[in-house]
Amino acid sequence: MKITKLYARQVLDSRGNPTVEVEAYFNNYLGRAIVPSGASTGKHEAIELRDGRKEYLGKSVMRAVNNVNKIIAREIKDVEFLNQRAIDDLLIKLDGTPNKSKLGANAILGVSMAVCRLAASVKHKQLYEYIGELSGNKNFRIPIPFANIINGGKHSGSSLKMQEFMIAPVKAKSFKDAARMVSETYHILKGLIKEKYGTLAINVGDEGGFAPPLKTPEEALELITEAIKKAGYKGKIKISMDPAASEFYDGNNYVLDKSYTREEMLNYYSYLLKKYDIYSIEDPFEQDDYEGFKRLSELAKNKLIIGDDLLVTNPERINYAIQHKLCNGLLLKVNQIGTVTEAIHAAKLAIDAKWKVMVSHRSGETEDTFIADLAVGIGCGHIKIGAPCRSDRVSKYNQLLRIEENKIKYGF
Ligand code: 2PG
Ligand code: MG
Repeated sequence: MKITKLYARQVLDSRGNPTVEVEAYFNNYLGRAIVPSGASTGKHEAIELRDGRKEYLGKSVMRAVNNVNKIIAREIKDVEFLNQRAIDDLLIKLDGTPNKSKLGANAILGVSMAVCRLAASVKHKQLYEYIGELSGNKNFRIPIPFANIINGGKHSGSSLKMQEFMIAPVKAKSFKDAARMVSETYHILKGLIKEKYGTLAINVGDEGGFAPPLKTPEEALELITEAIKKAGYKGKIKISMDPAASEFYDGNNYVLDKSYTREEMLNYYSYLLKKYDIYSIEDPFEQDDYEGFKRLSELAKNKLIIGDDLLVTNPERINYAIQHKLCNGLLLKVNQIGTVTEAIHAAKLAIDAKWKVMVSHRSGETEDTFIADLAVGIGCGHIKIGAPCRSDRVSKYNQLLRIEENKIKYGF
């Protein structure tokens, strides 16, 4: 079966920036997908093509759109679209660069996801079922949501340097329960912030979490601990952090309230891990600080240490990290690598190494819920989807609520 029409257009993401939407048709069947975009991007990620012209302050994506409509659309018509690998191999070959900089990872990923959806629909399967088939997984799971309820770093205008403070309802009985627990805790936190910092402090950041004028990570962790307790979920909801340390690394030191060496950061994290009920830390050190990751992984053996900028969903970097024991968790972002097939391959490498995998949104999202199905399809048990606030985040919660009605188990 061959695609009868492939078409891309420029639409907007949750920050009001342009992004690529792709439609793949087989007769009357349609698969549509929109590409997300990061703010704290890792330097080893696949390249998102932007035009750099006057329109949209340099951010328009018409080059990527035209690459789909003029180059990919012509070539894809010869390839069996029920073979996702063949489609993705074609995209990789047409691009021909190691970081997808010629056609743009945004052009390539839009096509890869749209074709994946089209194939699922032609086969009369749910997207997560088809992704399960592609990844050889039959053990579908509704993932535990990691909800970013205090936003800092590049996702907010506050002085909080660390980027994300999340809650994870690890002891919920179902996703329905999980969504309620997250929502209740979020609203209780809103009340606490209002009391302590005033009404202006309840404005939200890029991922729907609050962005109060906090200075230190402890202030954020205290507020969240109190909110969990007040909501009645002590021990049932755990805390998770993404410092996104590449963003406060100055080339020598980590600059928070003062400058920290790697050694001092290690001590600081050990102290936080002892004091608060923390389940995981993502990117505790900058993307090339292998030593920092390795030492923290040794020190905090029972914690989940996740690589995001460190790994960029790239099989080569994941293999290196497995070999050198740099961490024990992969943050899986489809647009860091650029195709569905490569993302599934990255997940498999991590799962085979007995790591945990957390599928993740980007700070610039859309109404597209592809990642919800991806997490269920590969059965990884973890998903990072922001606060239960703003439709770009809530759409993922709602898709998981729908999928759960098909009697799929919740949890790790
Ligand atoms: C991260 C992501 C998502 P961004 O660092 O994990 O929360 O942020 O999409 O800005 O890279
Ligand atoms: Mg991150």
